Amino acid sequence: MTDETKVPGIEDYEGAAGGWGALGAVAKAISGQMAIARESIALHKVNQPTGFDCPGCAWPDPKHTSSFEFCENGAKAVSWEATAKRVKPEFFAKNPVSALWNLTDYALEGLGRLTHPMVYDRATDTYIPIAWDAAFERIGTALRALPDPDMAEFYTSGRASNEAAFLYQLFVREFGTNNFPDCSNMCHEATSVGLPTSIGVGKGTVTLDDFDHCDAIFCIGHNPGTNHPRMLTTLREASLRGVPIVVLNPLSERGLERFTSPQHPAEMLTGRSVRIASTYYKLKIGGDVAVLKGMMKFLLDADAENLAAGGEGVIDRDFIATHTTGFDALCDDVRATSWDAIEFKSGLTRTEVETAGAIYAEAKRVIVCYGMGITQHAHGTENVQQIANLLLMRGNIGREGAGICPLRGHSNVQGDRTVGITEKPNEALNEGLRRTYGFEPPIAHGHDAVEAVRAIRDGRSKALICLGGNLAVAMPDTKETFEAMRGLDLAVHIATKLNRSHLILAKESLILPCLGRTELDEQATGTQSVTVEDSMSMVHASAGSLKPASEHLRSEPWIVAGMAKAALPHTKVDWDRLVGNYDFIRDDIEKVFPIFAQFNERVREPGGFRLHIAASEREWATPDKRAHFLIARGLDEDAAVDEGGLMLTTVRSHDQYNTTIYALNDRYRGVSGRRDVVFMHANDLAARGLKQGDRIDVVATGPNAQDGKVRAVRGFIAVAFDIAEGAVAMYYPEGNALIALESHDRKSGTPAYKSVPVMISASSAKAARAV
Ligand SMILES: Nc1nc2c(c(=O)[nH]1)N[C@H]1C(S)=C(S)[C@@H](COP(=O)(O)OP(=O)(O)OC[C@H]3O[C@@H](n4cnc5c(=O)[nH]c(N)nc54)[C@H](O)[C@@H]3O)O[C@H]1N2
Ligand SMILES: Nc1nc2c(c(=O)[nH]1)N[C@H]1C(S)=C(S)[C@@H](COP(=O)(O)OP(=O)(O)OC[C@H]3O[C@@H](n4cnc5c(=O)[nH]c(N)nc54)[C@H](O)[C@@H]3O)O[C@H]1N2
Ligand SMILES: [Mo]
Repeated sequence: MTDETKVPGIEDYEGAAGGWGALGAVAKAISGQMAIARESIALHKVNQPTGFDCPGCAWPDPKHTSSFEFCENGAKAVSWEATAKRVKPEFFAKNPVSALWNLTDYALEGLGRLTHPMVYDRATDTYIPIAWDAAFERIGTALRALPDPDMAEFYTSGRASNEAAFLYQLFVREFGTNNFPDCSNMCHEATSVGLPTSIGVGKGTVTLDDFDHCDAIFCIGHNPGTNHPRMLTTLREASLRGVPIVVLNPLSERGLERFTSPQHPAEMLTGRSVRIASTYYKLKIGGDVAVLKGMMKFLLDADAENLAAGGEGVIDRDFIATHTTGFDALCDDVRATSWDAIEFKSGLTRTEVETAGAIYAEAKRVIVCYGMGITQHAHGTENVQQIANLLLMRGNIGREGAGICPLRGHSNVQGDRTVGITEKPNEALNEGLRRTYGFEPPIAHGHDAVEAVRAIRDGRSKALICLGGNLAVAMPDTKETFEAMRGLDLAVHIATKLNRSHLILAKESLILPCLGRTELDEQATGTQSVTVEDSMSMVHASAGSLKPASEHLRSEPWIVAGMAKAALPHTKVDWDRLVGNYDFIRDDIEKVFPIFAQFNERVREPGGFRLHIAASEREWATPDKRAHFLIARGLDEDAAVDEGGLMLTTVRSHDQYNTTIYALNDRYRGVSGRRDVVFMHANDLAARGLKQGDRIDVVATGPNAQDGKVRAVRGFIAVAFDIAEGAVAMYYPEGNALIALESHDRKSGTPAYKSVPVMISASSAKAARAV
C-alpha cells in the first residue's frame, strides 16, 4: 500500500508468508470454533497414511507418508469442520428463515455443524426436523412427479469423495439425466475443455517429483500462499536449488514473494525467509495471452538467430515433428502479432516479455503452473491452450522435470470428474454403465452450471439437488440466480454447515446433514474409508477418525443411496450392498472405468497410486494421436474496458474457503476485520480524485451490462495496493453481483469472474451493499 491515509483495518503487511503469523492466524480464525481435544486429534491425522485427506486443497503430499506438514489454511479447513458448535433443531425453531436471511454468510456457517435432517415448514417459516425415511420419501415422490428427468439438476461440489460421486452419477443416470452442474464448471472447466484437444487429457501432466528436477517454474494466475499453501514448501525447495520462478499476476501476492517455512525451526526462530519469485511481472488483467504469445515470438526470433549462428535452434524440432501438428499455423499467428499490441495488452514492456522468454528458453525442463487467473476469463480455454503451446515448443511435456500443472480447486474436484460427474459423458462411460448395471444411460448431454441456472430461471428445471457446496452464492449474477432458485419445486442440500443457498426456498426444501471427511464412517460391515484424487492424479484413501458431530449424520454415499432407492423403485443397483462396504463401490468403479484396475489393492498401498496420464508418457489421446498447437485469435478478452474504466478481478482472501468465510481478515494483503474493499493502483485512485479509505461505487459495463441491467456494488472502500495500473480487485463472492450469467468462456462455460470491466467513482453510500 502506498497511500498514507489511515483506514481502519487497512495496513501494510511487511512479513513473509508463513512464519509465526500463520500459527497465530489459525488460532484467531478458529477461535470459538474448536473443542481442543477434537483439534489435536484431528490435526495429527491429516494426510497421514491412515488418516484423512485434508479438505483444504488438492496439492499432493509427498506420498502421504510424511509426518504432518503444518499448513495454516489446511488447519483452518479441518478445524472449521471439526468445530464444537452445533446448529440444532431448537435453534431453527427460534429463528425463522426470513430472520436467518439477514445474517451474513460468515455468521451462517459460523453457527456450526448441522445435526438433523430438516425440512422447511411454510406455516412457521422455519426448518423443522424430519426423519431420514420421510425425507427420502418426499424427495423420491417429487423426483418421480417430474414430467421429464431432464427437469432436475444435480449439483456436485468438489469435496465429495470418489465413492459418493460415483454413486451419485449412477443414481442420476439411472434416473435418466446428464444434468451435472458442478463446481468444476466454475473453476477448471477451461482446462477440462482446453487440454484434451491440445494434449489429449484434461489434467495436469506433472508429478510432485518433477518439481525436484525442473530448471524453471512459471506461476501464472494462482495464489498458492493462500489457496495451495503446501505448494510453498515445493516452491521454496526449488528456489533454494536456484531454480528461477517467474510469476505473472496483476497483484503482488506475498506468498509468491517470500516464505518462512513453519517446517524449518531455524527459519522460524531467525525470522528468515526464502524468496519465491525470482521475477514478478504485474501484468494487466486478461493480459496472459499477450505475454504467452510474446514469449513464443521471442522463441521464434531466438531460434532463427541461433540457427543463423550455426546453433541447433531453440525450439525442439524433433519433438514437434514426431509428436505434434499445427506448428506452422501457430508460427504464422505469433509472427503476425505485433510487439506494440503485446505491450499494450499485457501492460509489460517488450524487454520484460523477452526476459520471461529467455528464462524459459534457457531452462532445459520447465513446469508451468496456473490457476483461476487463467481459466476464469471469456477466453479461458484459449488461455490454457497457449500455455500448452509454449510448453510443446520446447518439448516440455511428457518428460521428467517438465509439464503443465493446473492447480485444482476443491480437494477432490478432479476425482469427481474421473468417476463420472460430467454433463458430457463419453461412450466409454455409457458403455461401462450398460456393461456393469444393465440399464441404458441417457446419451444426450446435460446442463453445466451456467446452463442449469438458466434452465431453473426459465422454468425448464424444477428440482435441484446439491451434493455439497453453496451454488447460489458461488455463481455469478447473485440477484438473478437467487430469484431463479426461488421458482424451484424441490431443493435438497446435502451439507455440513448452513449456508445461504439453503435459505433460498423452493416449494419443498430439505437440508440433509452429512459426515465430513474428519469423521468416522461406520456402515453395515464396519468402518469405511473413501478415496480422493489430487491435482497430480494421485489416488489415495481417506478415513475419518472423529466421533460424528451428531448421531443423526449419515455419510454422503448412504444419503445418495437413500435418495436413489426412493426415486427408483425398479432400480438395477443393489444400493444397500454398495453402501454396506465401500470396497464394493470401488469394485464397481473399476468395472465402469478400467483405468482403476485393481483399485482396492492399489489404494491400500501407502500413498496410493497414480492414474495413468497418457500425455505424461507422450501418448496423445487425440483423434490423430498427436499433440496440437492451437491458435487463439487476437490478444485478450473481448470484454474491453470503457473510456475511463478499469478491469476488475475477483479473488479469495486468506481467511476464506470459497463461500465459507473463516474470518474477516486477509493478512498478506494487510486487511483485517473487513471485506468491503476494492484494491486499486495509486495512480488510478488519483486519476479519479479518490484516496485510500474513500467509499466508492463499482458499476459493471460491457458484457455485464449488455442486457440493460445495472450490476453494481456501492459504498465499498478504496484501498491503494501494489497492483497493475488499470486493474482492480475485490473479494469473491462480494463481487459476484457485478457479473452477468451470460459473461463466460464460450468454449467451456467457465464464468468470466476474473475479467469484469467496471467504472469506479466516489460513492454517497454510507455502507457497502450490492445493488
Ligand atoms: N484456503 C483456501 N484454499 C483454497 C480455496 C479457498 O477459497 N481458500 N479455494 C479452492 C478452489 S475451489 C480453487 S479453484 C483454488 C483457487 O486458487 P487460485 O487460482 O489461487 O485462486 P484465486 O484467489 O481465485 O486467485 C487467483 C490469482 O489469480 C490472479 N489473477 C486475477 N486475474 C488474473 C489475470 O487476468 N491473469 C493472471 N495471470 N492472474 C490473475 C489473482 O491476483 C490471484 O492471485 O483454491 C482452492 N484452495
Ligand atoms: N466471483 C467469483 N466467483 C467464484 C469464484 C471466483 O474465483 N470468483 N470461484 C469459483 C470456484 S473456483 C468454485 S470451485 C466455486 C465454489 O463453489 P462451491 O463448491 O459450491 O462452494 P463452497 O463455498 O466450497 O461450498 C461450501 C459449502 O459446502 C458444504 N460442505 C463443506 N464440506 C462438505 C462436505 O464434506 N460434504 C458436503 N456435502 N458439504 C460440505 C458446506 O455446507 C459449505 O457451506 O465458486 C466459484 N465462484
Ligand atoms: Mo474451484
